[in-house]
Amino acid sequence: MKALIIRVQLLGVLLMLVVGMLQCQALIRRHTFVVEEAPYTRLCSTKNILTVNGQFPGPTLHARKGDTIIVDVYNKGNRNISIHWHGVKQPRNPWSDGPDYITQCPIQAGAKFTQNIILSTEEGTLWWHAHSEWDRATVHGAIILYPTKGTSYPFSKPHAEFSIILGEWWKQDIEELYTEFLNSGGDPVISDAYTINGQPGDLYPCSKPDSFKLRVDHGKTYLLRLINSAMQDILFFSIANHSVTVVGSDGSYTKPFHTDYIAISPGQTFDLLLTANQPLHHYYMAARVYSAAPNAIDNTTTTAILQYNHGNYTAPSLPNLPYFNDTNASVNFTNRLRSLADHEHQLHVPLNITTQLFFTLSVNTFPCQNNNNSCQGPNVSRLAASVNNISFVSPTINNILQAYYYHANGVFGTKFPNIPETPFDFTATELPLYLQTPKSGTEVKILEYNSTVEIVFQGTNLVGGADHPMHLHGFSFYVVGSGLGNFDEGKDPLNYNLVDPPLQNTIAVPVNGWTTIRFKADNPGVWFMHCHLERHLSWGMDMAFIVKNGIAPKARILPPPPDMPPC
Ligand SMILES: *[C@@H]1O[C@H](CO)[C@@H](O)[C@H](O)[C@H]1NC(C)=O
Ligand SMILES: *[C@@H]1O[C@H](CO)[C@@H](O)[C@H](O)[C@H]1NC(C)=O
Ligand SMILES: *[C@@H]1O[C@H](CO)[C@@H](O)[C@H](O)[C@H]1NC(C)=O
Ligand SMILES: *[C@@H]1O[C@H](CO)[C@@H](O)[C@H](O)[C@H]1NC(C)=O
Ligand SMILES: *[C@@H]1O[C@H](CO)[C@@H](O)[C@H](O)[C@H]1NC(C)=O
Ligand SMILES: *[C@@H]1O[C@H](CO)[C@@H](O)[C@H](O)[C@H]1NC(C)=O
Ligand SMILES: *[C@@H]1O[C@H](CO)[C@@H](O)[C@H](O)[C@H]1NC(C)=O
Ligand SMILES: *[C@@H]1O[C@H](CO)[C@@H](O)[C@H](O)[C@H]1NC(C)=O
Ligand SMILES: *[C@@H]1O[C@H](CO)[C@@H](O)[C@H](O)[C@H]1NC(C)=O
Ligand SMILES: *[C@@H]1O[C@H](CO)[C@@H](O)[C@H](O)[C@H]1NC(C)=O
Ligand SMILES: *[C@@H]1O[C@H](CO)[C@@H](O)[C@H](O)[C@H]1NC(C)=O
Ligand SMILES: *[C@@H]1O[C@H](CO)[C@@H](O)[C@H](O)[C@H]1NC(C)=O
Ligand SMILES: [Cu+2]
Repeated sequence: MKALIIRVQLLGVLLMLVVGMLQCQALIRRHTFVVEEAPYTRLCSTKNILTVNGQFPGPTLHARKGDTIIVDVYNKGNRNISIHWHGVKQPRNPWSDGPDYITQCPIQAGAKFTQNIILSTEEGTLWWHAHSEWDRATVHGAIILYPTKGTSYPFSKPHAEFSIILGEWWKQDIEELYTEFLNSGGDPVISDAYTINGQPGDLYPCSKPDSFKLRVDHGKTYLLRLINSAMQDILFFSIANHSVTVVGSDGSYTKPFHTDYIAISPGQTFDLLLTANQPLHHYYMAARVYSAAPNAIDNTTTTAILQYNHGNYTAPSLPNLPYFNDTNASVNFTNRLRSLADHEHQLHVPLNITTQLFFTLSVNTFPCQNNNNSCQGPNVSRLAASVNNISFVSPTINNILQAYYYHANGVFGTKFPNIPETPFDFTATELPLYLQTPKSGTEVKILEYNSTVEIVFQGTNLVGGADHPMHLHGFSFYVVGSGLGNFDEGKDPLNYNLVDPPLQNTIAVPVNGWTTIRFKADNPGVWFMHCHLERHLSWGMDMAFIVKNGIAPKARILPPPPDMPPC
């Protein structure tokens, strides 16, 4: 079976080479993803996990900027699945975006769906992952986007490159974990390990022989493509005795800066240059949680080994990672990001805002609805989350895109509020309990084609403040400002960076703080926006935009592919 897949892949590569020689511009590349269960042993025990092509992490997709990748997704598992291409803007093509019940119904067991991944301006590192229930824990992989032929990196060509995928592992089956989480009404069970390229590393039982090893030659410079695929946690990452230079994030180049550590949200990527300039020893690279709250966190540390060639073994020592609750370290790192913004990579920061939005991000509670009143939220409540006090309810028998495209009623409403209905002191230490219970609904915000949108995200201290890595599908956005406490509309906009703000698809709104983003709504379709901490997503910290068609034919949604999964 594996041999067959490899042969098919080789054939694909040969075909690509031939096509590549005939045509030197954007390529169409074709891949097969077989979603299937496979046994994996970690932390001294073996369990079946959902994988793509039997691999964990899954296969890496390579392309050049502007190519199109076609992926034939075969669901050979026993459950519904969908796949999202995280950070790929998919111009006019929401059909292949992936989130189940938002832009498609899931690919059912035994079914196949051919997804077109239309690349445009993205360059650097992105990733793909399942977007159904909590399957992305094991169903994910890297997308590597090289410069177009005839152009090059805006930095010296690295000697070699490595993907470093940070992940999170439970001994328990993920589907079971998810069901238990929903039933409990409380926080999810914390993970048993973090992982680097699927391996927990030396500090966990039964893991040492399999630690990921990155072998380098002294004097050479390497490109590390760091991806955080963890489910519930922002992570700090660092390499002992080495600093790195950040040169890209979320598929876009940044002004280079040196740093001893990275703070990376689930959903984000960083391109890092590492120069191997230390004695020929072994060094740990390590990652562990950043969390403002001390409770319900996996406090363990995952490691991999940076190993110099031609050296002798030396026991590696750990890097200095910021303390788990060091919000300053997290915020400080994020605030250093700047777009490269050179002649070849020009910015188009919207300056004239036509659609001004203010979205509160809250953790909430509902009364327990279990008959036996067994909910594990505070005061026997059921935990929830919301944007502008609406806890998002996912459709279950249809999806928003299909309902919108075919004018089906009753699937979603169009009354998502532009601003909170009840303003309050969002970040106060004590907040009245009546504010804590949100509404439920499936409301979208309609955007005119080409409107220029600004969103101020305001974290609140309802139930408990937390950082929220907000992710928008269908766009990259400029992060023009951020701060702690309540947003001050008189003062804070004066400090916006409209010159070289970073271009991200995921940004952590700091705990009890705010972040402002801008984008131009020039991609017609239905686009999900949600917190990328999986528990917050499941609790309802989500909403969707519908960007209307423009007038020109090139400003309209493409027709749906013939094999959209049926509902
Ligand atoms: C790494 O840095 C630590 C602290 O600065 C130092 O004590 C140690 O000798 C260094 N290790 C190597 C192998 O250079
Ligand atoms: C996490 O580790 C730190 C330092 O070891 C400790 O102070 C803290 O209490 C731990 N937190 C949890 C939730 O275990
Ligand atoms: C490794 O050890 C050998 C034997 O002790 C020694 O000759 C050699 O110089 C060492 N290499 C390095 C790079 O330290
Ligand atoms: C971080 O947690 C420690 C306890 O582990 C606590 O003493 C300290 O005040 C916390 N720092 C912040 C900034 O919350
Ligand atoms: C965090 O940074 C702020 C200034 O930005 C400073 O006032 C505060 O003391 C710092 N807190 C810690 C725990 O370092
Ligand atoms: C943020 O980091 C930079 C560089 O490491 C440092 O100079 C600055 O003082 C830090 N700022 C805060 C508020 O900690
Ligand atoms: C801003 O946009 C509005 C609506 O499109 C337009 O009427 C106005 O002229 C624009 N202002 C500037 C300064 O471009
Ligand atoms: C309470 O009800 C939930 C589902 O409604 C169930 O999963 C749980 O096992 C029940 N707990 C007890 C103690 O009966
Ligand atoms: C739980 O209930 C008590 C008493 O009514 C209240 O003081 C407390 O704030 C509540 N906590 C939460 C998180 O709702
Ligand atoms: C959210 O809406 C509910 C229902 O209308 C209300 O009781 C609650 O106070 C609202 N909370 C906030 C923060 O606006
Ligand atoms: C949308 O904006 C683009 C770029 O500014 C412009 O070329 C196009 O004419 C606009 N389309 C519409 C329908 O406003
Ligand atoms: C799988 O997806 C189909 C189509 O949307 C749906 O009818 C079915 O209920 C789903 N099954 C499960 C177990 O969620
Ligand atoms: Cu969140």
